[in-house]
Amino acid sequence: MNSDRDPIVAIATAPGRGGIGIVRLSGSDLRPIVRDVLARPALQPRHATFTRFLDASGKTIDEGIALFFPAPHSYTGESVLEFQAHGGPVVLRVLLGRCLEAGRSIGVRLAEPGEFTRRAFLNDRLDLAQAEAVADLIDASSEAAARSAARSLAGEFSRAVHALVDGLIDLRTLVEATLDFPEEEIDFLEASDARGRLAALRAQLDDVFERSRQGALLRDGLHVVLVGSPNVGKSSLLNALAGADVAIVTPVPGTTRDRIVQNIEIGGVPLVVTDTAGLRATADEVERLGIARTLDAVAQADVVLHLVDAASPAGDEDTLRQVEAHIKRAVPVRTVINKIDLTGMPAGVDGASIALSAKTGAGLDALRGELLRLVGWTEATGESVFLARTRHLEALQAARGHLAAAEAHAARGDRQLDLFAEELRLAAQRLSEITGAFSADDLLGRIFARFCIGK
Ligand SMILES: Nc1nc2c(ncn2[C@@H]2O[C@H](COP(=O)(O)OP(=O)(O)OP(=O)(O)O)[C@@H](O)[C@H]2O)c(=O)[nH]1
Ligand SMILES: [Mg+2]
Repeated sequence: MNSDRDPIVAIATAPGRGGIGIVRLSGSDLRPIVRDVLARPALQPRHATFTRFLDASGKTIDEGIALFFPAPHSYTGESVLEFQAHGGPVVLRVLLGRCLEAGRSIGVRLAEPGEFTRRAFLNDRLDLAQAEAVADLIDASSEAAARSAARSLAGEFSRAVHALVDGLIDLRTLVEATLDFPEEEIDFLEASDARGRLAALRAQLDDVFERSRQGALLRDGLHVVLVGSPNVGKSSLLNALAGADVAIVTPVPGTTRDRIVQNIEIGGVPLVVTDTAGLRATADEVERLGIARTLDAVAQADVVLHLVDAASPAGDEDTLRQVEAHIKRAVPVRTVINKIDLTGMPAGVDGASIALSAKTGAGLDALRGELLRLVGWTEATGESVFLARTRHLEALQAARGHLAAAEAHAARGDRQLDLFAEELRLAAQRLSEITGAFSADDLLGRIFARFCIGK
């Protein structure tokens, strides 16, 4: 069983060839490594030292820069060494092997995925939400996501959560002080404006939740599903949005049999667009399976675009009903009137429908704007969202439930101050899980296991 105290080593740069590659070590005492691996072992803290890296017989493996960050002022909070060598896979592997060999006396082992960041968390250099932001920043698939992750890493999300927890604790302290004097309970809620304070905290929590929900879009992408009768131009629209020939387009109805999924980006927001088999009654077994998949995709969608042909709208009511029967949550459905180049209809948004031509591109920008608008995304939102994970949303949602329950107790005036206080406590506890103050070991294991090695 690996211990959180073992000195660890890993190649910290991405696999492959590059100008520079870094081998990183963390541990309480790394002196044997410095002494045996470096030709110039006198390292000044946080200064770049140009040196040769030596093998066991004193021969040069490579030359480069050594950096030493003494505990506790390092990424992990332990002593950290970074060796910057040339970024070749073989050089780095040899240097890594050499560190393991020179560190045998102090028990150096290979780091597990995310172990450097796990130590940063265990040594209070980062809280859990910040540690997750490190992984999110590395994995960010759009600029907006990267900026949001950087803000969470800087502690913006954690501060918003802490402010809520502090507010809840203050209010609870007040309530619990009154619990010792039961005869005063009746007036207590009035006298302390407990309900007003609770309402303010609920508004604050709603704001954090909304900003996190927006941020979740940046992480996971907005799932847009294109549905409609055969031949209305679903695959053509996918290709137009993607700017590439992703799906086969033919005048033959029933061309698309399978789901085709494509990642695109609109204004920094990642979208996952799914093209599906056209909906119609058919005896063809393959097409029937395709249609079943269409309806599955609808069930997972954040937005459904129902395409109709501007020139021949017949039969669209039936497909729409079939689609709506498979929508499980409150998901916006918009009608897209395609092929307006054939009818001369003006392009753009009109109420719940969007008129466009996948062929000429007219109306595509209006569709893009409408998709962002549907999920409440604006550029201003981009600057304030928290790149939240499902785990965070669940905790925020649970906390909202507890505060709603607290409000219900207060509203009944049932003198159940102990229940009121208990809901405040539960809400604060759920919120604290976000930053890791109350996190079980297995949760930590799951979170850090998804990191890359060396991080
Ligand atoms: N004039 C015009 N033709 C279009 C437009 N969009 C698609 N088409 C044509 O309509 C036909 C069907 O297009 P597809 O994109 O394959 O339609 P689909 O909805 O994917 O059809 P299935 O996969 O069979 O369900 C093709 O011949 C396209 O070139 C458009 O905006 N204007
Ligand atoms: Mg198609």
